[in-house]
Amino acid sequence: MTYSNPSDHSEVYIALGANLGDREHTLMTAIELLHRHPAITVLRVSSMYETDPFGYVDQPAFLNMALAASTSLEPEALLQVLMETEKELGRVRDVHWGPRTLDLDFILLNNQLFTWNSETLILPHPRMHERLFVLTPLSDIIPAGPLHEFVQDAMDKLEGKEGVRRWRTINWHSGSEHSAN
Ligand code: PH2
Ligand code: MG
Ligand code: MG
Repeated sequence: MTYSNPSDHSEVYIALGANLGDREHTLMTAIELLHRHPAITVLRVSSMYETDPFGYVDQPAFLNMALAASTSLEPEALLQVLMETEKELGRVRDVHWGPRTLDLDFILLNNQLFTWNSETLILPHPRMHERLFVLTPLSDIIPAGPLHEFVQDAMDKLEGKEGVRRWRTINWHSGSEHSAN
């Protein structure tokens, strides 16, 4: 699949999760660090949700959220920034599906359901529709349209299967777009 984007900016969605240390502080710092990146502007931020661990269940509860951002980075370059940010905020252990101080997952590109497929990155995230801890925050920030309906449908199918509780709402200062200078 080739990547074509009429403007030089993409709108991307990122799912955030944390279940070790000061979860709330780590998530908010991650959002600030991403926003401070010269090629990334965080546009919208979901509520924070406390969620029961999914998959590997013998670990602490997560805080999960999602954000929408505008970026001039190519998808693979954004993925690198996400991994560097995870590292910067102290992610050390990497047990598959295990506890982590910060997880940043790139889940959607340009409000589209089928957009990217490379060796290192598949978008949309292939398991997002199975995870209420991804879908619930996403539904807070996704505009009305086919993708919102897809997210809502997937949520309806999963209703009651995972514990997801609203933890707090976030007021994001969306007015602070980066200027060119
Ligand atoms: N992340 C996982 C595995 N399980 N469970 C919840 N509730 N939230 C997560 O973010 C999460 C998980 C692997 O990335
Ligand atoms: Mg993850
Ligand atoms: Mg991850």
